[in-house]
Amino acid sequence: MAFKPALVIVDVQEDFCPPNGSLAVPGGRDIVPTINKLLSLPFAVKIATKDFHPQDHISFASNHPPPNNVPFESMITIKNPENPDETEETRLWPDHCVQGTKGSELLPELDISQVQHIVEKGHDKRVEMYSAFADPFTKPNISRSNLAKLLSDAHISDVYVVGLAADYCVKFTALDAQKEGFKTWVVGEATKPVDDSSIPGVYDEYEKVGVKVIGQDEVFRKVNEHA
Ligand code: VGL
Ligand code: ZN
Repeated sequence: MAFKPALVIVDVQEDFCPPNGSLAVPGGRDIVPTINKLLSLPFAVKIATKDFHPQDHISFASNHPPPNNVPFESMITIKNPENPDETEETRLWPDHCVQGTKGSELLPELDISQVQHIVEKGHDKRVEMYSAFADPFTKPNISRSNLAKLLSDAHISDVYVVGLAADYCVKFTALDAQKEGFKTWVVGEATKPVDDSSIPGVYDEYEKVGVKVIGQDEVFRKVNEHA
């Protein structure tokens, strides 16, 4: 199969960044210059995703009763709305990326003039959806974006993932990209985690399924070479 690379920029939104984000990832803004350099490369398609929740979303601690409603700490069990036997343990967060708010906007310094598609996710208040492809339920799946179709319609072979957060939405988007059959690369310098200590575990999961972590210089070389 011919090398046809796509760039997927995950959730580079105000709420995930200092100084004002409600769920600010340390150094979240600092990856934008690197992402803008990647955006100048001849990827076959460049896509930005947005976490895009209703105010009553299940992942917001504010929508749950005390005492198990501490943002960043409390864990809850979510049942598949169509199958109570399938469950997911998931973390609660501060309200973030609420549709129509400033916090849900992409960072203005991101060069979105280079982006062809924006994929929004997390609309369904009943489920958490870190992956930009789909929610984690499988029996049945509840919510799916158009990302897989955008990539397959463009005959993409390789997906390069960057953005926020390295240990949540970047991780699950990369794992799903590989599962969907794309050779998947995470550009390490173009992501930041909520929690630094989670990264070795994330990289172990990548290793197990064949997702590769790559440096930006190698991406510049590969994508330019094949243009
Ligand atoms: C994310 C926590 C909650 C992310 C989204 O984009 O990584 N993290 N919602
Ligand atoms: Zn979210």
